[in-house]
Amino acid sequence: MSSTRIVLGTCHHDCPDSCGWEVTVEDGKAVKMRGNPDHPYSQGELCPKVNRFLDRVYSPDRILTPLVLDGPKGSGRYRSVSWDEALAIVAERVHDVVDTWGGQAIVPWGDAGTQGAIQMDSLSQRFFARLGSSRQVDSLCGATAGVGTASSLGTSLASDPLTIEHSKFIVLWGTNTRLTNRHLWPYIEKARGNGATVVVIDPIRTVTADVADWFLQLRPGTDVAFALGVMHVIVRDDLVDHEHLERFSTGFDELVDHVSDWTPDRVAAECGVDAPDIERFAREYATSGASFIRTLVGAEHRENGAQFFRTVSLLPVLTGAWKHLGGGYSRSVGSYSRSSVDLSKFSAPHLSPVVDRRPISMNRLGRALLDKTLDPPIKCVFVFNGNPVVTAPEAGLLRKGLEQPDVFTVVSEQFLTDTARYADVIFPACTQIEQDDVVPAWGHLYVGWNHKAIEPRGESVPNTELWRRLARAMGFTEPELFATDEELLATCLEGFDVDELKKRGWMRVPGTDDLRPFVEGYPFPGGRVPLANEILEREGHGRLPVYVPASEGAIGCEGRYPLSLMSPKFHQRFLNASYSHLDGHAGPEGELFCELHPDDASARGIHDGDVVDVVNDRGRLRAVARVSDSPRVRPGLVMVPFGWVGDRTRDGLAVNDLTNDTATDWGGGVAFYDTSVEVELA
Ligand SMILES: Nc1nc2c(c(=O)[nH]1)N[C@H]1C(S)=C(S)[C@@H](COP(=O)(O)OP(=O)(O)OC[C@H]3O[C@@H](n4cnc5c(=O)[nH]c(N)nc54)[C@H](O)[C@@H]3O)O[C@H]1N2
Ligand SMILES: Nc1nc2c(c(=O)[nH]1)N[C@H]1C(S)=C(S)[C@@H](COP(=O)(O)OP(=O)(O)OC[C@H]3O[C@@H](n4cnc5c(=O)[nH]c(N)nc54)[C@H](O)[C@@H]3O)O[C@H]1N2
Ligand code: SF4
Ligand SMILES: [Mo]
Repeated sequence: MSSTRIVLGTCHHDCPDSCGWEVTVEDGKAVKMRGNPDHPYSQGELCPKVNRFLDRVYSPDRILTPLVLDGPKGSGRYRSVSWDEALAIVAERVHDVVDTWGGQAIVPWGDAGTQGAIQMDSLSQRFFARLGSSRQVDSLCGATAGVGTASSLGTSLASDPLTIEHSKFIVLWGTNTRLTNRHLWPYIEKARGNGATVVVIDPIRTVTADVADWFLQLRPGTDVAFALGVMHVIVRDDLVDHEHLERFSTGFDELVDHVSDWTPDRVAAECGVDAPDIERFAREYATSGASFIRTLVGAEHRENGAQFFRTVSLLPVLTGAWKHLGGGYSRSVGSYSRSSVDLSKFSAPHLSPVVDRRPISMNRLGRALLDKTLDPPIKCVFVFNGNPVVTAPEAGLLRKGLEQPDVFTVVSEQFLTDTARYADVIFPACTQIEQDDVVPAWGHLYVGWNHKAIEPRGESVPNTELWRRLARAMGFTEPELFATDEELLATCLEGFDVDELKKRGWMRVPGTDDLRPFVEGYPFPGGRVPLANEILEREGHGRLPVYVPASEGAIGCEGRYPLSLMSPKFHQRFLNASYSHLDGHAGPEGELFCELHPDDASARGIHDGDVVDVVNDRGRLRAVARVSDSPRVRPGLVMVPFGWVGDRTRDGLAVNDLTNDTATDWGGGVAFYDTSVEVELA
């Protein structure tokens, strides 16, 4: 007799939407997957990436057993071995490294391949602490935006993005909502139906800009100048909310002085927009009451990334927009979720044999691997939940670093990614429908439960099980290293009726019903936000917001490479580097392209469809030129979309072979988008 079950789950991807889903399972096989119609935010819809998730789960390319390298590094030649054999190889080599070089010669590199609380980074923290390995620091995503915001507002908490439906003036600033945050779009349309104006500010004419009421195409990286110009007009025309400022801020007079030279004409020249547009934007923004600034991470990937968030988040302080439902500013609401799903419960620093584990930047692992002065040098890397060869900047350095024969690399993966190809040993990882977890969202306030729907395929295991097995193989005995998934889930959840959460599949974070965070003041002494900020001044980031043009990437800088390269997310069917290797995803998205402005193309004799090389000191990437009469880029700017992997590009490289790994001003991010290049006919 056949059995059919419907199992509720939650999307694990690094995506603000954290959609609820339901999987239909027949005789142990998942046969259908669709959005959970009862999920209050995603309301039954998934997306063009995850609609085909079962193709991914059942792909013939899944890694289903442990693999050991059987050829030169990078060759992709592996032989399948038993778990015992693979664990023994890894344990022996890791013991060797620890005995010869010490634990700090080992580095973990984990990202947000799954954002589930326990599968992202729970037992891994304990395992690496126990090893006394180096400590992974910095971030490819979100930290600079979060820290930049918190450094001006005192917290990264902000408005509930869903209240955008009550807004009258919506600014989508450095975010491509229709592509990257698609389930928010209906809320924006609802506001628009009630008379809201939707403005997009982006150097690229995105699919979101295509349908906005107003598109401001700034020169890349000049937004701080734009915001200073907006402040200038707001102050000059006395459009500030005096009552809010008097009660809840200090330093207004200094700010008035500071913005006095940021006239619309000066800003227009810097940002490449018209002065009357700056005037109009400032006026409409300040007089619409419920004005809502929505941003995500686009503008953080720059040398002045944190300054952007520091500056823009002050605009609603000037106008008092925080007071209005549908007003304010929102980047991530992850900190609310984390008050109920407490990830800090997983750390166990007492397990570490060393007190101060050495920090290694995840943004610059390649540099660290090649650094001859590092003591001890890095001899072993563990990669999980990520694909840094495609997703971290200056990939050429990472490729070189991982190619070194004396660097032992272990990767946990579902597929033979560009990074896994450098592994000595690969462990097979489960997909989300093969494991239990709870997902704290950062784009809305519903925590999602994820029930395992099917048994793990082949010999794949959840990450938690991998760390348990590795700990055992290493001979470790501390009980914290062996906590079960159930125990881990129970450890991190607070304030929920867990049975109800499991039954429904989602639950709102307790205490978040009216999210107008600063109605009663800001988290500073006396509730007053310092517009002139002494801490930032001491740290060298300016007492008042400062516009610092990029050293690379700003158009025309450096001289050697005249074009600025941006590599944003662009494809509906890709999520970072996770889908372009699959036919059903890459096929319909075509091929890696480089879009140029027609003026830049004709100056180089390049026509639409020509094969070109995008070049700088770091690398050379082959792509197809895209040139049209309605260009998505300004003159001087080229776009190569992020997300294509080596299997699918003409030369096996990806756009991060070209990008800049300079750190952001603060916050530990990286300036991917400040990269300069030349484009040549191939
Ligand atoms: N389809 C799809 N959806 C995704 C992803 C995906 O790969 N594909 N990835 C997911 C992840 S990990 C994340 S973090 C989110 C990110 O979501 P977003 O932050 O919305 O996406 P990004 O493409 O990083 O950047 C958004 C926009 O910022 C613009 N931008 C870059 N620099 C500047 C600047 O200096 N000023 C201004 N004003 N704009 C600038 C870019 O041109 C881009 O259009 O998306 C998630 N959703
Ligand atoms: N040029 C450029 N570079 C960028 C960006 C950009 O816009 N432009 N965006 C940046 C951003 S915002 C981000 S978030 C990063 C993303 O960088 P990454 O996190 O490295 O990219 P993903 O494709 O999300 O990687 C997820 C990998 O984790 C694996 N995975 C998924 N679930 C599991 C699991 O349960 N266990 C294990 N072991 N593995 C799993 C998947 O198979 C996949 O290969 O890229 C950054 N890099
Ligand atoms: S990737 Fe994002 S939009 Fe797609 S199903 Fe997952 S959470 Fe939803
Ligand atoms: Mo991200």
